[in-house]
Amino acid sequence: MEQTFIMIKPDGVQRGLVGEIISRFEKKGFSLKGLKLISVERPFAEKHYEDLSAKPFFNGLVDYIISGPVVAMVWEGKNVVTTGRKIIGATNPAQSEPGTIRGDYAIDIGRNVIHGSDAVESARKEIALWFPEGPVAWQSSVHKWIYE
Ligand code: DAT
Ligand code: MG
Repeated sequence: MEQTFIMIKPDGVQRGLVGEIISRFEKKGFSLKGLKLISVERPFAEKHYEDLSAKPFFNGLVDYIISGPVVAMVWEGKNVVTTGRKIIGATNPAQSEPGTIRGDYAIDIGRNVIHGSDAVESARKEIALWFPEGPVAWQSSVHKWIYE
């Protein structure tokens, strides 16, 4: 089954949005396969965002990600990468629809509360980076009430 990497950024942790965000993914029916509260250092954050290293906002983005602990998660389910991005909303909260996490809880692009992998391949890379020990293998007992 497909997996994605979801991270609640330092602003989301500081603002007490962890429970609310986890709840949205849980209620949808996705399964939590990895979870940790972790502070990362600059080289690690630079690796996570390496595809954006040429962007003018890169240093500010890295400063933000290392400014406090983040909640790193692996979520699993059918189409979880694409659906996870929809639950999160557009990158710039000014364009995120109400009902999405960024649409409901964020205003500025540089404080947009949450990260989600943008493709199955980037999800695989990000899960390997953040969870070198691998996700937890378990299956929810309500699986048959969510999938036909
Ligand atoms: P997303 O997080 O929606 O996948 P992204 O991968 O393009 O977006 O960029 C990563 C983060 O970088 C994004 O969540 C916020 C920040 N960012 C992106 N574009 C930006 C911009 N034009 N100005 C400032 N920060 C930006
Ligand atoms: Mg991205």
